[in-house]
Formats: sequence, structure tokens, C-alpha cells
Amino acid sequence: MADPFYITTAISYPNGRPHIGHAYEAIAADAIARFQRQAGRDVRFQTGTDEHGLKMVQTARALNRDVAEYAAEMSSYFKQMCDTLAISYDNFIQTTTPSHHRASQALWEKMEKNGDLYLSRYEGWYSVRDEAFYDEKELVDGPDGKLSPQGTPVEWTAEETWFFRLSKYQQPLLDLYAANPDFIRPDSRRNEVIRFVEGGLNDLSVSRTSFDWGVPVPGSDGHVMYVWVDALTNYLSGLGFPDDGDGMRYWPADLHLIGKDIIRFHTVYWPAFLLSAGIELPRQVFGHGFLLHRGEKMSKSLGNVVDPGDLAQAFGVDALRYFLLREVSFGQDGSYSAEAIVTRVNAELANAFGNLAQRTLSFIAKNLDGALPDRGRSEEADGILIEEVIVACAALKAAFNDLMLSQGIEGWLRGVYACNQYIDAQAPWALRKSDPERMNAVLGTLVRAIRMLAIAILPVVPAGAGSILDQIGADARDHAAVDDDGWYDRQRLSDVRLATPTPAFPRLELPPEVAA
Ligand code: ME8
Repeated sequence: MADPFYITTAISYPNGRPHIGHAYEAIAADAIARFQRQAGRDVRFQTGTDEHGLKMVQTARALNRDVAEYAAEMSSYFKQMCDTLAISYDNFIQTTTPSHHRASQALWEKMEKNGDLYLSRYEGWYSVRDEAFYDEKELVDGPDGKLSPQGTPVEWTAEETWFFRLSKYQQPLLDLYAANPDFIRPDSRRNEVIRFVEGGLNDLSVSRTSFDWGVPVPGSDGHVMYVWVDALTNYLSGLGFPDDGDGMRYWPADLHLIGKDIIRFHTVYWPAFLLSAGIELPRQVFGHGFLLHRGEKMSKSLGNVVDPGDLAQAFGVDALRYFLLREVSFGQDGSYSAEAIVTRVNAELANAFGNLAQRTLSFIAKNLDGALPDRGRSEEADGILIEEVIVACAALKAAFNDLMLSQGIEGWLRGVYACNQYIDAQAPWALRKSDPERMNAVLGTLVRAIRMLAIAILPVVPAGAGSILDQIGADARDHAAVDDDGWYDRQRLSDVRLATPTPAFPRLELPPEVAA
């Protein structure tokens, strides 16, 4: 039985439509999920929407909408975004479903049974935008009063609530970080969390009484759970928790992929809840950076909030995926603009890889009637190229295993560039009349190289790389297939005819409104 691999994204607040930051996270998680499937892992990939909380209530109220109806409508746009971007999720969870409520209540009861929940009175600061409680000492001065460390407004809150004994978990958490240096990545995030926990932990208010949009606290009328308690539980409820069914074989999660702003919830609160409930802890939390538009934070007032669907429409899904994963060093902030997308995609994807495949396959279609040539007369350069391509694919694999996505693609590109140097040096078109035996060897070498490169880059650009593989009739697409040296001869003997190729990665033009 294949080894399970469970990967999750954050579940997004559907208080508005999805933006490019949401798309970025989904794309990164998808590339990792696809990569692990190629490696033979039994992957479970979950994403979804986080539909409770005061922010949802207030947004719906301001729009004069029913909150449940509004959440359902907005959630459908997130699902649509995932489908548009070829996100291969296995489960799209919504926290308003009865099964999620049941799971959250079961977790609650386990924490309560362990003596970690008590009723008291909360008085302190709350940021609705972050759905987070803050300590007075964390606040900063803003022009119109106090702001959270994230720069969002805070309001004074006083109500009777349930508390979770977070303070009790300070040392167990520090022990956890020390024993598992990879639990929090990248290192900058890890250091930030350790500093925060070392500073001391207050017990956490985990229920609200001033509104009723949430999961009811079992046996405590008038209380709904603090939105983060139920939100974090999504990672379990999506597997069928509390039932110990088939889905639970994916637990513990291998990777919670989230943005840097919510690292504290995932690496302090979540493991503390799980420790309290006696449930195994996830293996890793990775806090990716923020995506900025031309170096600026996206905000409605700046008018630079871009719909990811529009970007996909303008540039293509593969191009957008490639750009985001290649441009941003994973874990750091990154910037995007139409010009940067066009420049990067044209140079690397269209000109370097797409053109390599297109040139080679159309030459075979035109001059050899689409038949793969026999091995011909090989020379040392052929073996050298294949070796370079194997090394490049292995570099991508090693880097992706370590979540270094941009470096992985960079390693892969070295194989692409080696092919382009080879094709220019060998000039198969010039050999057609003078030395067809040599031409055969060159074309065969290129087809083998293109196949390996296309398999390796599939997680990043599934449509284009898949189309190249379809065109050459390469069915097996897992990592073992990259090393299958006999593929070419079997394929040739099975007398497959390559179709007249269609460019897998077309060149992009700068949209006129941007170029102007
Ligand atoms: O935080 N660039 O939801 P959310 C990159 N519901 N990533 C970004 C981003 C940007 N500009 N803006 C947001 C929530 N994100 C909670 C999560 S999980 C149990 C509950 C990321 O809709 C953000 O860091 O505000 C988070 O990982 C995800 O998008 C959803 O953000």
C-alpha cells in the first residue's frame, strides 16, 4: 500500500472573492500534491473555505445579505477558482457543513475532558479582520487609535467566554519545536514562533457569546466556538474525524501550507489543541510569503486587487502557475506584474522549452511522417545531453522534496538550456540530406530528453507538459518513468505516429491596456 501524504492549504474566508494570494497558495499546494503523486505517494489534498466568524457576519450585514447565503455564494467562487487553475484537490471543505460541526464539537469535548477548558470572562482586544485576540503589549499606535501588529483595527471586547489553558502548553510546545526542527518552516518563521512562545502564553478565549454564527459549544447555550477553533479542525473533519474510518489513515498531515500571517494559529494554538485532545501532531507547517503587486500590498483602496480568473484568462493557466512558482523564492514575499509574467514566461517557458518541443516534433512530423526514427548513429554528445537532462530532472526532484520550488524549476531549466545548445550544435535540419543516420540519432535523443523534461515539469504546468507527452504518446508519468531508458525503443516499435504538434506554451503578448 502506498505511503499516504496529506497536504492542506489554509481555508479561505469567503467574505469576498478570491484574490491572487489565494491563487498562489492553491497553486503551490497543487504543485506539491502533483509532485508527491508522481513520487508514488497516496496523496490526499484538501482546500476549502472558512465560513464562520465575526468578519463574515459583519460583511454580510453591511451588504444586507443573509450570512449563510452569502458564505455559500462566495465559497462557490473559491471552488471555481480552484477548478480554473487546475487545482487537483481531493476535498473542498466548507466549515458550515454538519459533519464539520460534529468534528469540531468532538475535538472540543476531548479538550474539555482533559480539563483544559474553563468558563471565565474575557476582557481585551480583538481584531475582526484577523479574527484574533491580541495582548495589550503587542498593539501599535495608529493614526486613529490602536492597531494590531498586522496593522488592522482592534476593538475592546468584554464577554463571558470559555478559555483554553494555552499557558499549560508553553513548555510542551517549546519541546516540540526543539525535537522537530522541521516542524515550522522556513527558519525565519520558526524563530519568530519560538520567540513568541518563550515570551509566555496566556490562556486563550475560545468561545463567543455576542453573536451566534458558528459551531455551538456542546452543552453551553449561547456560546459559539471562536472561529479559529473550528477553522483549524477542518484538517481533521475533512478526513471523517471523529469516526476512525478510512480517511483517518491520512492523519497526521504531512504538510499544512499556509501564509506567514497565520503561522501562530497553526504552530501554537493548533498543536496545543491536539496535544490536549491526545491527537497526533501534523509533521510540518510551512508559512509562505506574501504576494505583492508591483511591490505594494494589495488593497481595495489602491485598486490593485486582481481576480486570479482574469489573470488566467489573460495569460493562460500554465503561464500563471509557472510564473508564480518560478518567480517567488518559496517562503519569501514576491511581486508580480503583467510585464514580469510576460517576460519570464516568454523567456523560459515559450522560447526555451516550448520552442524546443515544437521545433523537434514538427520536424519529425514533417520530414519523417511523424514516425520516431531508429537510433541511428549516436555520438558522445548524445549521451552527454541525456546525462545533463537526468541531472536536471533529479535537481528538480530533490528541490521539490524540500519545498524549494523556484530552485527546482531553475535546476530543470538547465536541462532545457542544454537541449537548446545541443539542437543548435547538432543542427538536425542540416543533416537531413547529408547524414540521415546522424539526424536520426539527434532527433531520437531530443525526443527522449523532451519526454523526461516534460514529466519532471508536469506538477508546475500540467496542461502544456501533458500535451507534449500526449503528442509523443508517453503514457507513464510518474518519477519512475523518467528513468525508463527502454521507452524510446518500445515506442518506436509500436509504430506510433506523432501528430502535427500544436505549441504547448504559446508566446504571450502584453495586454494592450498594460502596454499602453
Ligand atoms: O487566514 N499573498 O483566511 P484568508 C499570499 N480563514 N498569500 C496570501 C495573501 C497574499 N497577498 N493574502 C492572504 C485565513 N494569503 C483563515 C485561515 S486556516 C485553518 C484558516 C493567504 O482568506 C493567507 O496567508 O485571510 C492564508 O494562508 C490564505 O491566503 C487564506 O487567507
